[in-house]
Amino acid sequence: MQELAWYLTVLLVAATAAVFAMVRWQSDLAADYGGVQRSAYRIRDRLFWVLLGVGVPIMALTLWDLPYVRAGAPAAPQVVTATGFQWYWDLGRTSVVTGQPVEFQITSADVNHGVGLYDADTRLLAQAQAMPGYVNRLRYTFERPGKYRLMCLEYCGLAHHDMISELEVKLP
Ligand SMILES: [Cu+2]
Repeated sequence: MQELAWYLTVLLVAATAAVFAMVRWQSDLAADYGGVQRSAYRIRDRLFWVLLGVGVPIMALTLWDLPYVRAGAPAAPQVVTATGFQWYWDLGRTSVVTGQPVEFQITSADVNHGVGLYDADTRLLAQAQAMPGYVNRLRYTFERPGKYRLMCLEYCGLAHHDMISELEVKLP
């Protein structure tokens, strides 16, 4: 999914750059303003319906993938408390099993931090804020066993880069 988003972003940036280049190239040509305006409004009208027709289904499909806890979600997750300190994570447990939801209960003891959950290839799987005085709940179900890492995603001072903790995911 992240690769698809990356290629789509590159494609859209290239398309936008091409439009800018075309506008720049045509800006030297003398043209009747009324005709240009009518043509631009026609493109804008079509683009609106294209965005609506493409954007709404994409949003409806991808919203189901959000890792945040929904009302009525299956009970009895494996709870991992994660408290951020300058500059380390205090995890309630460092081992969970595959196939059963894990609920990270995330907070901070000092400043704002961010929790990024990464797999062995350092691909970001899920993330949430760690805020003092508030517990954010993030649910994720691991499909594969292995070593995963939690890293701070919000710059929180001198040793921010050092806020890395390991989570082991085993077969049940
Ligand atoms: Cu940090």
